[in-house]
Amino acid sequence: MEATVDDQRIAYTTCPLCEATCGLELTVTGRRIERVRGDDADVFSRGFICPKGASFDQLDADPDRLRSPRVRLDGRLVEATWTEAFAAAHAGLTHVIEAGGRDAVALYLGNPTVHSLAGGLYAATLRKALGSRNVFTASTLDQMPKHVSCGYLFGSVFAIPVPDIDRTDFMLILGADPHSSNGSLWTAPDLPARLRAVQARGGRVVVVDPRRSRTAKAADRHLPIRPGTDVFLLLGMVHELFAADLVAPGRLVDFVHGLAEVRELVTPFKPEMVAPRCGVDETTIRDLARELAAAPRAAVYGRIGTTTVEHGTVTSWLVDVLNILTGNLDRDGGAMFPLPAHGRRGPGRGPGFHIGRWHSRVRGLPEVVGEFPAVTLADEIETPGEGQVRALITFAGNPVVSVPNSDRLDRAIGGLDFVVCVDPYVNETTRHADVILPPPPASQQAHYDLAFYQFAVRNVANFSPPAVALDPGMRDECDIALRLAAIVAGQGPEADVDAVAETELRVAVDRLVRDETSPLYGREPDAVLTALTGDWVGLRQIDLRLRTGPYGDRFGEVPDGLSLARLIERPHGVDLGPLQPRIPEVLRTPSGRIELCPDPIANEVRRLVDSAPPSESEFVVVGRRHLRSNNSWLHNVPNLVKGKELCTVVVNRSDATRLGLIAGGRAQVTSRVGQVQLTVEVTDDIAPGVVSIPHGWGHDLPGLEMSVARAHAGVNTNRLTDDLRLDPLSGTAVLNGVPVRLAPVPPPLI
Ligand SMILES: Nc1nc2c(c(=O)[nH]1)N[C@H]1C(S)=C(S)[C@@H](COP(=O)(O)OP(=O)(O)OC[C@H]3O[C@@H](n4cnc5c(=O)[nH]c(N)nc54)[C@H](O)[C@@H]3O)O[C@H]1N2
Ligand SMILES: Nc1nc2c(c(=O)[nH]1)N[C@H]1C(S)=C(S)[C@@H](COP(=O)(O)OP(=O)(O)OC[C@H]3O[C@@H](n4cnc5c(=O)[nH]c(N)nc54)[C@H](O)[C@@H]3O)O[C@H]1N2
Ligand code: SF4
Ligand SMILES: [Mo]
Repeated sequence: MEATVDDQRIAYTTCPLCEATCGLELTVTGRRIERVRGDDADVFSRGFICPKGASFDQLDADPDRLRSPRVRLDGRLVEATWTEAFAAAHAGLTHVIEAGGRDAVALYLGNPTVHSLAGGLYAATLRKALGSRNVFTASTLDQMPKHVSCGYLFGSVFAIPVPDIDRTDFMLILGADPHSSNGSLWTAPDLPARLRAVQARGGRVVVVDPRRSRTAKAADRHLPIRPGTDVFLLLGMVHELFAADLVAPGRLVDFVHGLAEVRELVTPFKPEMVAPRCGVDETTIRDLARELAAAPRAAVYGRIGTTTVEHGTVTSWLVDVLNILTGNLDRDGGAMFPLPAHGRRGPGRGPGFHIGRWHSRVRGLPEVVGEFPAVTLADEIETPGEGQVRALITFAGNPVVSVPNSDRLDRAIGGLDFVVCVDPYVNETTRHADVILPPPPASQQAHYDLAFYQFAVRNVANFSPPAVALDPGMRDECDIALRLAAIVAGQGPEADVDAVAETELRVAVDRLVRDETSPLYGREPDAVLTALTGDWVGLRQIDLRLRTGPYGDRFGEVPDGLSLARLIERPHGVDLGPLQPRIPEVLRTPSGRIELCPDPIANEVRRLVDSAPPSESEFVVVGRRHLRSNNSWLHNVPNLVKGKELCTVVVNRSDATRLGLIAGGRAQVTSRVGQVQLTVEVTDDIAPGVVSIPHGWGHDLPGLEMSVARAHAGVNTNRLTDDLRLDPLSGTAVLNGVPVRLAPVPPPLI
């Protein structure tokens, strides 16, 4: 039946595709998204939208998206009912747990886990119910160094300061390209416009990157650097601040422990010592430190190029050391701690942060924030013995594409006894599944951003109910996560999952009524539970957090305060104002101070004293992101893959000439672990000796059911990255600065 005009309505939601949390205005006819626009009235994004958000409708309606579960039968993935699929998951997982114990089942949580309500609310439930030490997430391919450095500095892995971009005068950006990524651990719709505004009000933007990225091109200054060596640049800058007597922590001076120790620690790292190691000359290093110190309000920010490198944690630490030493931490226009509506103000001290409460079986790598490095998943699968991983659950992850030495991991996962994937596609990883449990598309899910409001440059809150009712053939993703949790907890495939979620909510309320610092202290738990609103238990969980949060209504005590009901009345969100200083309340160190010179970090810095300058002979590979792409899973959207080929190797012009590589020709790239061939792009916008390949490609493996992606397959750069390279303190993979050799294909005739 044709939809009538009367069926047409407007719905608002938050885009879940990157960290910017832009508001989308959806025109919905019947069950179909007809049109997507930026929501002009969104309090945060004010109408901004990027090509990914604008393709929300195509992604939602992708014909290759699974609309029913799959179960492996006679080697083939065939359609199944939910009852059959959960029964199969139950049988397979129970068998492995009975034979090998809980550690025999590994869990891999991928990036979209932090973009959905299901992930935010119930991934932790699944993790806890499984009780396996073999937990892996995309964090050790990404931001774990920042969690670890902030854990040591501030006592909490979530106390991550973000640049107060709208009020700063000087932005130093290292290893990030927000013009392509729209920012990460830095939630701000339309970051390019916000960066332009810094310049328009007379401020400056400086970008450190081996590539002249889109952000670098728009900046006032671009400083090319040798990949993996920002640690030396930043050590040199800290040295210069002390040497030139420019250290001025301002208000924070009484809250900082270890200033003298840092001064001592950086003594060997004179600009002339670090310059040959990072490839930035010593005058530039000195000037940059002085410019940072002189700026009225400044912020230093580092991302992927500073975390997924050899010394990611030390580099991430140095970023905040610079913010602290120049008096820019926790003040407007500097690097500030957001206070989300669902967050809590804290007591200002706590137990502090430690790694290594247990170690991985094969490589003996320390646990970090309850997980092991993704680079050691293949070791745990392939190495026989007690505790060997024999089954894998993936939740919103595609480790076969995302993890270094991916050919090896692909083989390892292919050899497992049992694999369950919560995922909408049959892709590189899920083609190995015994059971696939597909979540509904984003339009059918409610959204409140539990993850990214923690990193937002304004305190904002926005809740959107599902734009379209759940397809009768689908299950809500919260339900899938909870049912899987019940299965691994031994409650069987038919457990009452609502009861499980209700119990979790009751536990949360009980904790609050007993906590002297909570606004619910001393209240009657049942009265609180009855007062919560939300038409299912997960939403009542959010209502609880909003109402007891810093802007909450405290169940009537604060008449204009926030609640879920209030957010539902405001489909464009609520603006809670600019960021406010949070020290000391945000700190969780035992001392109640910032621990500027933590021992584990200081020990790593001392090891750098004797490091030799890198040899000039090799090439190193770095990544890059494209505006129209998102990790491994948006290449099946026609709008996003049309046009120029994106998965190319970018080579400096002089290198290309020397090696006989021609633009549009093919190059063979070889590393310790693998070899790939791809199209060459020649440019002056990358430092000599550095080549760049984006990640997330290589969609030509057998068994994939992604027809558009297959036609734009590209190659997987993680066939080159090395699973033996990692940042020792965080276990994070080295994805940038991996040595490779380069040759034309076919080789020139001699
Ligand atoms: N060489 C190199 N490798 C990298 C990087 C790099 O820069 N260079 N970047 C790294 C980074 S930062 C990251 S975050 C990782 C990402 O690593 P992963 O998280 O492993 O990979 P993604 O490509 O994000 O895969 C997301 C998966 O979730 C599925 N999915 C999408 N939406 C949903 C949903 O709503 N629910 C569920 N259940 N599933 C969903 C998709 O189909 C896909 O299978 O890659 C890392 N790998
Ligand atoms: N369009 C789009 N947006 C995305 C994503 C996407 O895939 N596509 N992914 C999302 C995810 S999961 C994340 S984590 C964020 C990442 O957000 P960003 O960190 O901004 O991501 P990139 O664009 O990869 O920028 C990293 C930059 O570091 C540079 N670089 C590499 N090595 C070094 C080095 O050693 N030193 C320095 N100084 N620079 C180096 C690279 O050349 C590159 O320009 O983006 C998110 N947003
Ligand atoms: S910038 Fe990110 S959040 Fe905004 S529309 Fe694009 S993908 Fe969505
Ligand atoms: Mo990421």
